[in-house]
This record gives sequence, structure tokens and C-alpha cells, in this order.
Amino acid sequence: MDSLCMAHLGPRKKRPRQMGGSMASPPQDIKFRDLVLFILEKKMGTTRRAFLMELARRKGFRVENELSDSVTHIVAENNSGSDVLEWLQVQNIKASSQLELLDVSWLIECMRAGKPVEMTGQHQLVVRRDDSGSPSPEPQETPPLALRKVSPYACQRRTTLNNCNRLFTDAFDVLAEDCEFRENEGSYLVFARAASVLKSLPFTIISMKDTEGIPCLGDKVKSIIEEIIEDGESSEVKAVLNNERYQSFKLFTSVFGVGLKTSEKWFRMGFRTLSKIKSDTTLKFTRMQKAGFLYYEDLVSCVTKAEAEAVSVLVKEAVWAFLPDAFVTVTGGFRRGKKIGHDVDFLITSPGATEEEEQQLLPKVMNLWEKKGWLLYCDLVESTFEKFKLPSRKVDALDHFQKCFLILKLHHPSVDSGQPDLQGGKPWKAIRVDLVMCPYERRAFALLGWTGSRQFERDLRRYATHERKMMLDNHALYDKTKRIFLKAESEEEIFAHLGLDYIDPWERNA
Ligand code: DCT
Ligand code: MG
Repeated sequence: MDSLCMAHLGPRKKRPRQMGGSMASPPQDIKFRDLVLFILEKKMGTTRRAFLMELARRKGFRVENELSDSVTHIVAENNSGSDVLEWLQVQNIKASSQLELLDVSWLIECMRAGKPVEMTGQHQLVVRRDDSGSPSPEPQETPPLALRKVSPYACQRRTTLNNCNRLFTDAFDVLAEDCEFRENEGSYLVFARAASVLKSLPFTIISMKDTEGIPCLGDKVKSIIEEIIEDGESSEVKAVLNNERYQSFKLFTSVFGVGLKTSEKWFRMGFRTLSKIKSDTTLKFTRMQKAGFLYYEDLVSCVTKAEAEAVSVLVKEAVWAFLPDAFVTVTGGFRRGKKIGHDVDFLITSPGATEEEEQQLLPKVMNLWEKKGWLLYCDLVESTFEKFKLPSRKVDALDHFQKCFLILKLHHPSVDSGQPDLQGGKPWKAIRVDLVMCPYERRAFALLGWTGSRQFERDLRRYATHERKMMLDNHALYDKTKRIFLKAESEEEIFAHLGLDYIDPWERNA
């Protein structure tokens, strides 16, 4: 919840629109003292210049309002080096040889990195010497990054966790979630796709010009981006975050086992807090919800990478005790390189196991953990997998493999790692774990499906259907034209069947 709210509930107030004025940052805000920037207004315009100046100051850069001797870096847009020199001459300022003349792309990369980045030939403005006899290269007109082709499908974009547009994507994530709570699928997709495409961009949106040529940004989305650029926040997002229904659904669905139906019911009954719900004697809870309330504090505090690794050791130990040749792979967010998650997902498969042994593995593991007292909650879902079933048409379809939804008691390492004890003094933490068991020949499909992200999976299936006349799900890939199932031993082969460039798991954070 906090990560969603940060950008909107932060201390940023609506500013009066006079950013171009003399708003020098207090000196303690300057982090990079070796650089003194001056941003040229010519061809950039007052508003964009003021925006960039403020952004750079917020990131700890020293930016001067006026050009002076102390300036070390001049940043310009749509100007060649010669243009800048000419302008300096008109201002009667002699450029020292130390002065760096840079394209705005350098500043934008610095903003993204939160620190000065190396200046390469791409950033340095070329000065054309008309008086010299030798021809020198023409100033390079690099096309704006935004104009490079961005695919409307997440499975054709590389989306790492390095999100340069968090201010915007947090906003669209909130709006998408609100639509999800209202079961408004159409609007949900509009906002989810907008957030997803913005997460893939290698640059920060700073002006509306940067949004040109980017797919999945309709008028509604663009008007929200514009408002955020101008005011630092969106009034619509603010309204959602303050909305009682949204807040209640957010709270209720944070309980394991509580979905939209239950949230709706509790909201209609007038409940607004979990404590009132828990203490109400007329309400009936499922086994899942009971566990959700019992281990609530542990489950809302996210799983760390270290905890995921500790769970991974336990899973491997248990699985290998029964099937020594099994492959155990962490999937979900942790496979995509996330540092935290709401659960830990595993895919298990064995090349040598018979169908019987395969089916017996998860029950045996559960039995073992039950005896050790580690199973705080367990829901074993039997397989409904059929070999010749066509892949599902639904983009969000659940798969048919045998699986376990668990809450596991993870004991803290016996040697104190120096971590603060956040679990109220008890020596363990409850962790949500999903185990999926799949037939060995389906492992590539299962792995691809369980690695996510949700948006990446949705777009893979959408791409297969609309661009390739194929059907893809967590079990299989079917070519409708040739009427055959396409086999795959690895994720790479599935991408190749689909005619897609391979995207690594850490680039699937769409
Ligand atoms: N998945 C899917 N469709 C769904 C739900 C899940 O394709 N309706 C896939 C995508 C990710 C994977 O299963 C694991 O799901 P989660 O654990 O819910 O997501 P996650 O990416 O691991 O994120 P989190 O950090 O919240 O666990
Ligand atoms: Mg997960």
C-alpha cells in the first residue's frame, strides 16, 4: 500500500505557476557540488526549462538562473554546439574551454540516474567550424527517444525494474486498481496498459512532447499525464486515494482469502476496519480468511529476498527427499529480480517421475512439513490437466496443474542476523508460498506462465492470438493454422515459435 501512495501523498503541494522565477535551491540540497548547470531557454521554451530546472534541483543538482562564470555545464535542446556558441557571443560571454555544451538527453539521463552520468559523444554538442578547411561532421540530429518504435504488446518490450516514470506509473496503478475493485475491466486495461508501457521507457516523461508516438496512451491517459507534469499530481488519483470505497477494498483485499465479492459484502454492511470485522460474531469466515486474519501482520509485511531464499532451501530439501531428480525453480516476481514479493512461487518438475510419483510429491511434502509443525495453512488443489486440451482462450485463465497454496512457518536463522525483530518477539514469520507441480514436457510453458508479470502474460497470450493465430497458456501452445501443438523444451523455444525476440525474466516486469 505504501509504495502506491508515496508519490501522491508526499509533501508535494500544488505550486503556484511561477516556476520560472528565482527559485534557487537552499544550499543544503545540493548533492553534486562539482557541477553548475545552466539550461538554455532558446528553442526549449520557458515552461519546459522551468520544469527541468526544478527537477534537477530536486535531484540535488546546482542549477543557475543566470549564466555566470561559475557555470560548468550548459544544457540545450534542439541547438547545435555552434548555435550555443553563437548565443554566448551575443550575450557577450566568452566560453572557456572547460565549459561543457550538452544536449538535454544528458540531463534527462542524469535525472533518471539521480546523479551525474558520464558525458559521451552522444550528449556533447558538436561545434561546426565553418572557417576551417576540413569538413567536420554535421551536428547529429538524434531522433527523440519517444519516437523510437515502442510496441503496444508488453511481450515485445523490455521492462526492467528500473522504472523512470514512477510518478506516472504509481498514479495509473492506483487508477487501474480502483477499476479492478469496481470490476470495470475496460477501464482497468486502459490504465494497466498505460502504466505498463511507461514502465518500459528508457527515459522520463518530462513534457507532453515525450509521449508522442508511444502506444497505449489515449486521450484520457494523456490528460492525466499532463496534469501530473504541470501540478506534480493527479486530482483523480488523489480523489481515488481518499475514496472510502477504494480505501476499504484496499484494506479488505490485503487479507489472504478476501477477494472482491467479500470486500463488497463487508463494505455494504458498513464495515470500514479489520478489527470490527474480526470481532463481529455474525460473520462467517472461510478457512483461508481465518488464516489470513491470524497471520495478517506477517503476511502484509512483504517477503524479502533473503526470506525467499530461505524458503527455497526448505522446498528443495523436502522435494529432493522424495524425488531427487526434480527441478525446483523460483518463479513469480523473485525470478524477475524483485527484491520483495507478497509470496514465493515455485515450479517443480521431474524428468524421471511416473505420473503416480508426480501426483504424490506435493502430498508427501505437505505431510513432512505438517509433522515438523511448519504448515500454518495448506490448500492442495488437484490437477485437472488434460494432455490434449486446447489452451484457454481467456487471457487470465488459471492453470490446471496440481498446486498448493500455503502459509509456511519460517524460522529466523538461529544466529541473530542483526535484523530488528519485527514479528512481535516470536522466532518465526508466516510466509505465503505457492508450489506448482507440472509434467516434465510442459515445464517451459509452466515456467513462462508462472514467471509473469501479469501484464506480460496477458500480452503474450493476446499477441499469440491476434498476431500469430496461436493459442498460448501455462500448459501449451497451439497453432490454429497448422492445427498442431508446438512443443518446447525452454522458454526461448516458445518465444521463437511466436516469432518474438527472447525477453529475459528480469525484462518482464511489465
Ligand atoms: N499469474 C498469471 N495470471 C494471474 C495470476 C498470476 O499469469 N491471474 C502469473 C504471473 C505471475 C505469477 O503467476 C505469480 O503470481 P503472483 O505471485 O501473484 O505475482 P508476482 O509477480 O510473483 O508478484 P508478487 O510479488 O506480488 O508475488
Ligand atoms: Mg509471487
